[in-house]
Amino acid sequence: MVFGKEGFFSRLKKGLAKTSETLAGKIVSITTGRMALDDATLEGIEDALIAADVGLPTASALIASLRDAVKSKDVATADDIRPFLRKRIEALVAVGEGANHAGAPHVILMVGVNGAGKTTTIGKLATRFSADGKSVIVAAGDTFRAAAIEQLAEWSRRAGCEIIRHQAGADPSAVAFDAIRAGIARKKDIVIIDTAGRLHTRSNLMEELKKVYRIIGRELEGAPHETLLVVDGTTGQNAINQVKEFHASIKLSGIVITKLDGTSKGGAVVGIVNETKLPIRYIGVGEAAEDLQPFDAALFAEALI
Ligand SMILES: Nc1nc2c(ncn2[C@@H]2O[C@H](COP(=O)(O)OP(=O)(O)O)[C@@H](O)[C@H]2O)c(=O)[nH]1
Ligand SMILES: [Mg+2]
Repeated sequence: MVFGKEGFFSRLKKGLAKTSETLAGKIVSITTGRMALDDATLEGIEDALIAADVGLPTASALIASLRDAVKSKDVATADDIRPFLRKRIEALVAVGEGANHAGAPHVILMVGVNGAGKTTTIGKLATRFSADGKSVIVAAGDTFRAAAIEQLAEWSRRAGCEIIRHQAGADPSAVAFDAIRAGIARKKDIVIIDTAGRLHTRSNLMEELKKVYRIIGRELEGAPHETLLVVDGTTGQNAINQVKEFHASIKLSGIVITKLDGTSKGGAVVGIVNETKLPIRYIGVGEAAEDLQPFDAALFAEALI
């Protein structure tokens, strides 16, 4: 397995290809051969941003700053547009501090709707951390379906890490409790806790997640150190509502956006950060463990534009 810098950007670029074809492709065709940076050009660029699912408020803000830059001659020719947008987008998505690594063990709680990619992301992270020489426990907190427990067990076998699991239907808080206790007792570096994305009602789910969160904090002060919402990148702009809904129930520290490889709506990443001010921690740009990448604002903007 290769986790080095080499190949990192090319994987990112390949993963974002559909979005960047939509976005950069349109911008190139609008600006090629254009001398005047008139309203029609700016509107065309706004349409390209919206087509990539950046979202209206964020697209409008980007165009407003582009219009100012044209006025002040910071953007003088059509060729200046893409570098300008790359810098602006980089600045927009670079919110918050870097990932927090505190805690012994460092505890990551993963939440999100069904199918978003929680279990897969945990598997990829466990693989990455284990390859880096860290000792990891994953906790099968999605007890709603037996298949979810098996899926995490398969990842833990492949990653060579420990799993804490109970029977299907068990209390997820009890799984989290055992995982934290085991993590402390066995001096593990990292505990990653999976959760269900679906219960009989959404309010049941939120109550259950709050309880899991509370139990974790009770067993280890300061934990969870990261509470990450996993969102499916193919849902585009709709992800913003998911972020707001979860954030209203439990305090999120960051976001993971998966499946960016399967969509031309990857511009949503920009809108999500701009509208929620929550940092993106990781992005998923493919099925392999190496395709889960720590989010890098500069590289993301470069691959996008
Ligand atoms: N192409 C692609 N597929 C992904 C990515 N992340 C997750 N998936 C797939 O999304 C599906 C649902 O993932 P899962 O982890 O079971 O979602 P959960 O219900 O939130 O735990 C699985 O088929 C994963 O392989 C990604 O970054 N890229
Ligand atoms: Mg799952």
